[in-house]
Amino acid sequence: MSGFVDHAQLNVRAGDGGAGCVSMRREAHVPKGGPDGGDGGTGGSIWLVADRNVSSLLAFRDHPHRRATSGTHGQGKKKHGHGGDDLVVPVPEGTSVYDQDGVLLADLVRAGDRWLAAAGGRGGKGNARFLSNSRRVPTFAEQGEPGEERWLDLELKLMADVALVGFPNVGKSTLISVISAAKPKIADYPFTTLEPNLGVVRMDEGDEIVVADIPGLIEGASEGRGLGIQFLRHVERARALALLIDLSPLAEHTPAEQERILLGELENYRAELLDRPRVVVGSRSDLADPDDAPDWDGPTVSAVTGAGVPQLVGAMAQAVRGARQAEPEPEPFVIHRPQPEGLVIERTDAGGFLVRGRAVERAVALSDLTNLEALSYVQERLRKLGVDKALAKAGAKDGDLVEIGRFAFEYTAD
Ligand SMILES: Nc1nc2c(ncn2[C@@H]2O[C@H](COP(=O)(O)OP(=O)(O)OP(=O)(O)O)[C@@H](O)[C@H]2O)c(=O)[nH]1
Ligand SMILES: [Mg+2]
Repeated sequence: MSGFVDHAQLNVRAGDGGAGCVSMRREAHVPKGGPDGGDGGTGGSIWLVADRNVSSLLAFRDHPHRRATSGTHGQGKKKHGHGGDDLVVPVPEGTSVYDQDGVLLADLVRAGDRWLAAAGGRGGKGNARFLSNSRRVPTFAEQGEPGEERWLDLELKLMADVALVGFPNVGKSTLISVISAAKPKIADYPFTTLEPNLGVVRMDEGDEIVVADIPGLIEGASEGRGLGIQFLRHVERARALALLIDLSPLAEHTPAEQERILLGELENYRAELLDRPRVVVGSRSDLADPDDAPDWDGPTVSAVTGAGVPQLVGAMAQAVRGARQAEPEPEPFVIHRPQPEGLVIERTDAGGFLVRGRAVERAVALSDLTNLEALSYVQERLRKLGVDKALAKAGAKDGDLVEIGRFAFEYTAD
């Protein structure tokens, strides 16, 4: 699996909403037609969707920007603008999405999981919408809302059914090359494998299990020794573990010591890894000295002679079946941090007030505040959203400066 990338930055920019239109109806025999400006179209949103056919984050490394198209503006005769097209960005299964502060936003675990990465801007309302008993000739319309834009950190943890865990040089890569079509580099020195390799093992019953050959672990890996934590991460999501214990005379530690050290590193990294179903097998069994064989009474395997390979694959498949059955049904998708709604009032350093909240910020952002009529509409709208009451409750006094988005005004109690 060359080109395996496990981190990438992604910039998403949703489409802007189209502006609402200011227009008055004109007809041959109707001297004073009413307002007929249509609404702007909604901007396209950006969705991240887990896709089985994508195996790495490579696509984002050189091209980190994704944009959705904007909505078009409204027109006269109440013609509404067209919506922008949503953009679907495929990511590998097992992609976690973080914001720039490291807060987890979504886990796209299984194929089909979707997450709204950037919402398209709402289209502005045309002046036809602002007609009321007191406002017969509205001369203003709303602007389109800008589309959301942000940088995301994507992290891919390999989704494997079985992770091959063992000291360097025990034959993990050789084994995966024998049981799957993976062709990793194999060599007679430690730390040959620098990036995880995934191999799909096809079972006779038509089932598939995905096996991950990860770089060798050594004592202290959970504290960062060797290739350390970088690769322990990839063990995290494997359903089952296969521990390979070197039976060759070259092994530095006895089989029992190897097992103890490997389990200790896994536990140190994440204790629940010890609860995963696991298979423990003696590896490179053909190299074991017949006269001075190491003390091992578990199953054995030789990837070179093929002895014990079918039994090992069978045991791995059984461990995976058990783990799959114990799994809860996956949620279709997970959103860890829903958009906050409502109204928040904060004190500013200058002694004034800052009002935050999606609805109030929107009311201000979309309006042309140089148009007096629009301004009085916005004030009415803010009152309806409860801004005046909330300010009074927060202790605002006449003359205090109140800010909402790019809008600032002096508070007056009435
Ligand atoms: N005789 C024999 N040699 C083996 C067997 N499995 C692997 N080897 C040899 O052992 C050496 C190391 O094999 P690898 O498959 O690269 O070992 P690894 O566990 O992937 O090593 P790292 O990637 O460094 O962690 C190579 O020279 C292989 O040819 C086996 O079953 N029998
Ligand atoms: Mg290897």
